[in-house]
Amino acid sequence: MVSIEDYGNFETAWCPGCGNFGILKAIKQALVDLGRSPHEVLIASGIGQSSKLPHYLKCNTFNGLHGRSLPPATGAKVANHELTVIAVTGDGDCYGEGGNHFLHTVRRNPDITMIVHDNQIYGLTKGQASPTSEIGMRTKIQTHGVFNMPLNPLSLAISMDCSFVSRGYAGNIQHLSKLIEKAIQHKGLSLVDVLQPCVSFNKLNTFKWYSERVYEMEDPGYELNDRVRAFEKSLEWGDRIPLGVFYVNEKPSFEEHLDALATGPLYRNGAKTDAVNELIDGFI
Ligand SMILES: Cc1ncc(C[n+]2csc(CCOP(=O)(O)OP(=O)(O)O)c2C)c(N)n1
Ligand code: SF4
Ligand SMILES: [Mg+2]
Repeated sequence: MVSIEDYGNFETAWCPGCGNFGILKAIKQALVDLGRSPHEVLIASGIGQSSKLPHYLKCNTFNGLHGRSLPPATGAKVANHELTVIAVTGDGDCYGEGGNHFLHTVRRNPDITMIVHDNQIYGLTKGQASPTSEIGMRTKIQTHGVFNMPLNPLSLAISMDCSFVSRGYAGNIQHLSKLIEKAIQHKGLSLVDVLQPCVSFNKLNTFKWYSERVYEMEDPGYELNDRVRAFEKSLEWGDRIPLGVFYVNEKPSFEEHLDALATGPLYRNGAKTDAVNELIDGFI
C-alpha cells in the first residue's frame, strides 16, 4: 500500500508560511488516495518557486526551462502513456513565459494534469507583477500600480474548450487534494489553477484576503459541459471567488490519436537504430 512517506520528506527553500506547502501536501495526499506509487508518477516543471516542487517529491521528475513544463510533460506521456503525468507550474511560468505552450497544449489535449501555483506574482525573482496580478497592485517595478489587464486563466481555458477546468486554494488542502484527484482521473488535459498566497511579495492577496472570499461550489448550477454557463461562472471574481470544477468536456486525448501507441507504450519498443544508421551512412 502506498503511503505519504513513500513520497519523501525534504527540506525546502520556500519561505515559512508560503502557500506552496499546502499544494505539496495536497498533491501527495491525492496520489496516495489514488493508490499511485512514486514509480508510476512523473512530475515536470519549469522555473519558479512553484517549479521547485518536484525537488521535494520522491518520484520521476523533470525540471526544465522557464515556461516549459508542458512540452516535456507531453513528451513523457507519449513515450509512456501508462505514467501519471503532472505538470507543475507558476502563473508567470504558465500564463506568461509559457503562454504559447499553454494554448497549444489545450488544443492537443494530452492526458496531463496541470497544477498552476497562481500567487499573482513572480515569486522567485522577488516580486514583479505576473500575468494574473490585479490592476493597481504596486510592486518594486510597477511603482505606480499594475495597469495591464490581468489574464483570467479559467475563462481562457474554457473559451478554448480545455477538457477539465478547475480552481483550488492552497489554504484548503482537503478540498484541493480531492480536486487534484478528480483532475488526475480525468482523461485529457486538466487545469487546476490554485490560489496560492506568496507571504513575502504579494501583500494584497494574502491568506486572509482569499479566506474571506473563497467558497466551495458543491453544484455550479449548470451541466458541467455547458461551455457558455461555465465561462460566465469563470468571470465571478471579487467579493466571492468560487472554488471547484467549472467545466468538463470528455473528448479523445492526444495519445488516443496516435496509432503507434495502440500496441502499448513506446518505450517498450526499444530503440530501433538500424534505419537511422542507414540514413546517416547515406551522407558519408
Ligand atoms: C526565459 C526566461 N525569462 C525570465 C526568467 C527569469 N525568471 C525566473 S523565474 C521567473 C518568474 C517566476 O514566476 P512564476 O512562474 O509565477 O513562479 P513563482 O516563483 O511565483 O512560483 C522569472 C521571470 C527566466 N529564468 N527565463
Ligand atoms: S517568495 Fe513567495 S512564493 Fe516564493 S517561497 Fe517565498 S512566499 Fe512562497
Ligand atoms: Mg507566481
